Amino acid sequence: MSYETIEFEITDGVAVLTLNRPDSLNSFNTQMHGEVKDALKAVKKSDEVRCLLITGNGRGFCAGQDLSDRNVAPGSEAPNLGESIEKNYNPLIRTINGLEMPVICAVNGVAAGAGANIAFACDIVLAAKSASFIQAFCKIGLVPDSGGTYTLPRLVGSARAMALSMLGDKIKAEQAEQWGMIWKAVDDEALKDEALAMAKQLATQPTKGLALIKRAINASWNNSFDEQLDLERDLQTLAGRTDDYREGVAAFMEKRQPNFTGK
Ligand code: T3D
Repeated sequence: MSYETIEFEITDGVAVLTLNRPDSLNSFNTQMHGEVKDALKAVKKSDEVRCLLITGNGRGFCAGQDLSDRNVAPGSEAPNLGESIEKNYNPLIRTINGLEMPVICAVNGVAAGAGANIAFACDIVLAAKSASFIQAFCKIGLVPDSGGTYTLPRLVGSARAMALSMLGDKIKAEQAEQWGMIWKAVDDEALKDEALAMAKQLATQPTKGLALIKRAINASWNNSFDEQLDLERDLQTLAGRTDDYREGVAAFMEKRQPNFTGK
């Protein structure tokens, strides 16, 4: 499939998915949802990809839903937003969450509405210092979606999540880092190189082990302490059976660098 609204390439074990509708700050229309879905399917199926990097072209990362596709003029039939969420946004967030590899988000500019929450669904978020995050939904009478009402209170606490969601304030990248919303704010010029270097490094690491870490930390939000201890036991059992665990221990004992295959 050739793409118009995204760019997608796989190099050195890293899949880079770049949202590419810069004139509308990479907001999602139906075509972009379809293309992103297709690219993520390729990532999931690939034996080669061991890390996914998501970013955007232009001065925005993503402004959420393309509002020019929503006809809410008086007298016209209301769009069924639940259907749109069910068909597009929820599967996207579930796919990112369930991908058995690290997913990095390099937020190159403003991330608003679903755009912000797509970033927060990723495993490691880097943002350009000029980037910002806005729960823009309240400004148009909507509720944060794409996992925002789940992720945000867990990242920043209920007080901040509630105020951010009700006020729709713009949070700059450095503030987002201080609040623990993201991993790191970096200089604008350094963002893409730093994100790519991180992705390439992660793509050489024990992919199955990293996927199990992701599973454990995500599951912890819903588990009791005892359930989490049991889960750690079960996941460690799986990790202990991977080739990369053998290689990691062998390399340590032989005082050499490990050569992880992701298996
Ligand atoms: O509908 C469903 O399926 C349900 C799911 C909903 C998920 C959602 O994401 S709902 C929330 C939708 N997003 C928003 O409400 C954000 C709307 N955008 C903004 O508030 C502002 O654009 C920003 C705060 C993000 C950035 O502001 P600023 O001043 O830096 O840029 P701008 O001038 O507003 O935008 C630049 C251009 O992008 C502009 O087009 P123009 O005038 O140059 O031709 C603007 O219209 C366009 N743009 C920005 N966001 C969207 C958009 N066009 C369509 N849809 C957008 N979401």
